[in-house]
Amino acid sequence: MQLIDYRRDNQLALIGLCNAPVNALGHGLRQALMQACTRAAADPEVKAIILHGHHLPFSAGADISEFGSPRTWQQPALPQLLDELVRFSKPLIAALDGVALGGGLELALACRHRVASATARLGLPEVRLGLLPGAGGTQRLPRLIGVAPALALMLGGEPIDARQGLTLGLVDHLVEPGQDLLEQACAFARRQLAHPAPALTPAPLSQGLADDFFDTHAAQLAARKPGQRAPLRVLAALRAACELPLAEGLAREQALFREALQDPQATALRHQFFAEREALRVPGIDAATALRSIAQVAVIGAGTMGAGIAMNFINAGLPVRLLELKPEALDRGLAQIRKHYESSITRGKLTPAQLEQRMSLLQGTLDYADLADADLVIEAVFEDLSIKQSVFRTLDRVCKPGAILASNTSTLDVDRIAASTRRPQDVVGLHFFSPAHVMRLLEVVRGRATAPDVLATTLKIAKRIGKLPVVSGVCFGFIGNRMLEPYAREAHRLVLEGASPAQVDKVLTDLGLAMGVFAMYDLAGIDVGYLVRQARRNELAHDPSYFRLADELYSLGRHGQKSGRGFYRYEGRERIEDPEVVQIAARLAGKLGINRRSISDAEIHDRCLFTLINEGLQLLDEGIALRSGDIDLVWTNGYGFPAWRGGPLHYARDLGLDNVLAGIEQLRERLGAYGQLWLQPAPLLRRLAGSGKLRVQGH
Ligand code: HSC
Repeated sequence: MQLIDYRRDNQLALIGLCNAPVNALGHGLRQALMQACTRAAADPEVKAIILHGHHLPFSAGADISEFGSPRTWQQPALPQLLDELVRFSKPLIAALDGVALGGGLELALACRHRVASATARLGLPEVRLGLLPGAGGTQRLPRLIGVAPALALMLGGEPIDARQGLTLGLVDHLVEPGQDLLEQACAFARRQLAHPAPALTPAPLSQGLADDFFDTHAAQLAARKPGQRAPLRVLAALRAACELPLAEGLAREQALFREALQDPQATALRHQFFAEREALRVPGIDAATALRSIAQVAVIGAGTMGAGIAMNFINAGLPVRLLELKPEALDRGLAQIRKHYESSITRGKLTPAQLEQRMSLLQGTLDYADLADADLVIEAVFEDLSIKQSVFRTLDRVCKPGAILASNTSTLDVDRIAASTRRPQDVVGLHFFSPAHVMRLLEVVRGRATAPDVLATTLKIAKRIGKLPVVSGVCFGFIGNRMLEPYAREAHRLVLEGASPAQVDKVLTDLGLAMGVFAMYDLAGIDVGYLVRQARRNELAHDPSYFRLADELYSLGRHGQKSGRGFYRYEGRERIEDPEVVQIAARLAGKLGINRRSISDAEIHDRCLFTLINEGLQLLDEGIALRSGDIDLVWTNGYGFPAWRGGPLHYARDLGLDNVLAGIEQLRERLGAYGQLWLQPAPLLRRLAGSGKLRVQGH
C-alpha cells in the first residue's frame, strides 16, 4: 500500500499522507513520511515542503492500536521523526483538513506554519486516552499560543475549529469554504519563502505566570478529576515547558509519556476507545445492509423524556412531530423545549436564529393521524406494559408500512410490545438515558423479530444524533438496568445490615463512580424504582428484605431529591446525611431478623462490585450483551462508572476473575441464607476464572 503521495510544484514538494481512514501515524507511515521529507530536503530545487492528508483527514494522531506493542517505539518513533523535521532548514507547512488530532497536531506543530480549512478540527485529546501529548505538543503548543490556552486544550481534550485556532495563533492562514486548501497552502508557502518566519523559542516560558499557577491547577484537578493521573501528567509536562529549555522539556515529556503509557488507566481508556468502535459491529448487519430512509420523526409523550428525545432530532436538523393526548401536556412539553433553548442562548451556546430554526422543525400534535408519514416513531409514555402495548396497537393502525416503531422502555419486554403489532420486524427498543438530550448512551434493544435493516438504520440514526448506541437483547432491564438491580440490591441490604447510605456511597465514589447508589436513587426518584418493582412483586416475594428500605421510604413519602428527603435530606441541592434513615433501617432489620453489625468498606466494595460483575458475565453468557466491551460502555456512559477503570468487566479483569469468584463464594458462605439465595457465581465466571479472558462468543 502506498502511504505517501509525493509531488513537485516548482519550488515546492507536496507530501500527501495516504493512510486511510484517518492517517494514523503508525510505523509504516512514519517511515514513509521520513523518507519523503528526506527526499525533499535533499532536492536542491525544493525550497519548501507542504504536508497534507491526500484526500484524507490530515491525521488523527499516533496509531492507538500500536500502543502497548514495541511498534510504538520502532524508529522513526514519532518524537524523533518530529525532531528531525524541526531541524530541516527548508520550511515545512502543514495544510490541515478534516482533523489534526494528538500526534497529528504535533506533526503540524513541528512545521513552521499551519494553513487550515475552516472546517478542520484541531486538538490534543490524549488525556482522554489516559495519556499526554508525547511528541512535543506539551512543549511546542504553549510556546506558540501561550501557557493558559495550551493547558485548556490539553486538559479538555475537546478539538477546536480552525477559526478558533486562527484566533489563538495556532493557525497562520484560514482557507474559507470554496477555496482550495492545497492551492492556498502553496500560495502561502511562496509568500513565506520571501519572508521566512522565526522558529519557536527554545527558552523556558515562565514569565508572567502567577507563582501559584501550577499548585492551584493541581488542587483543582484533584478536586474535579479525583483519582485520574493523566491530567496531572499534562500539568507536569507543561510545568517543564515553563521551567526548562525546549530540549530538556521534550525529554521530560517523553519520560512522562512512557510512564503514562504503562499506566492501567491508559489501558482502560484505550479499551473504551476501541469498544466504542466495536459496538457498531453487530452480527447480522454489515455495510451491505440496506438502510431505511428517515426524514420525519415522531415522538409520543411530551414529558421530560419525550421532550429530551425530540430535542436530539431537531438539534440534528430532523423534523419531529411531538404527540400528546391533552393540549395542556403538549403545551408544557413544547414550552419546556423552548425554555431549554432560551437558557442555551443565555449561556452563549445558541443564537436566537438557531432557536427559531430548531423550533420550526418541531410540530406538536394531539392526533395520531399526524404520524401517518413518520419514518421513525419513538414512544416515551408511562412505563407500563399494557399502556405501551395499546400505543403500539394504535401505531400499527396509523403508521405507514416500513415505519420503524421504537419504544423507550427501560425495563419492559420489547418482544411483548412488538407482539401487539402485526409488524414485529419493525419494532425495536431505543432506551434513552435521562436527561435524554444530554446523555450519550442509547441502548438499542434488538427484539426477537427486529429486522436487520431496522437495527442498522437505528444504529446509523443514533450516530447522526450524536449518541453512542449499544445493542442489547431482550431481558428485564436490558444491559444497564438489569445489572443495576443486583448492585443496588446489595447496597440496600448492606444498610439493613448496619452500613449507612453515606458509607456505601463513599466507597463507590472513592472508586471513581460519579455517584453512589443512594444519591442516584434520590436523584432518579425512589417512586420510579418502586413502581418498577410493583410490576414484579410476585417474582420477588421470596426475599422480604429485597429493596425493603426503599419501599419503606416510598411509603413515608420520601421520594428523593424532588421531595426534599429520600436516603438523604436536601437543603436546596445540598445532600445531608439523615440519621432518621439509619433508624428506619435498624427498625426494619429488627422486623426482618437481620443482625446489625459494623460493615467494612472492603465488604461494601466486594458485595456491590462483585454482584455487578457477576450479573454482567451472566448477561454475556445469555447473549444479551454481544461482548464485554458493550457492557463496559453502558456502565461508563449511562451509570457514571469511571471510564479510566474501563467499565465493570474491564475492572473485573484488573481485580482478577479468580479473585471475584473466590470473593463471591466466601460471601455466599458468610451471609448464610441470604448469601445462598442471591450470591450465586455466574457459570461464565467459573469458566473464565483463572484465564483472565473476557473476550468470549467469537469476539
Ligand atoms: C497520540 O497521538 C499520542 C501522541 O501525542 C504521542 C505519540 C508518541 C508515541 C511514541 C513515544 C516514543 N489510531 O472514530 P471513527 C480508527 S494518541 C488508530 O469510527 P469518526 C478507528 O479505530 C492519539 N486508529 O470515525 C476506526 O477504525 P475501524 C490521539 C484510529 O469519523 C476508524 O479509524 N488521537 C485512530 O467517527 C474510524 O474512526 C485521538 O485520540 C488512531 N489515532 O471519527 C483521535 N483514530 O473502522 C482518536 C481513529 O477499524 N480518533 N482510528 O473501527 C478520533 O477521535 C476519531 O476516530 C476521529 C474520526 C475524529 C479521528
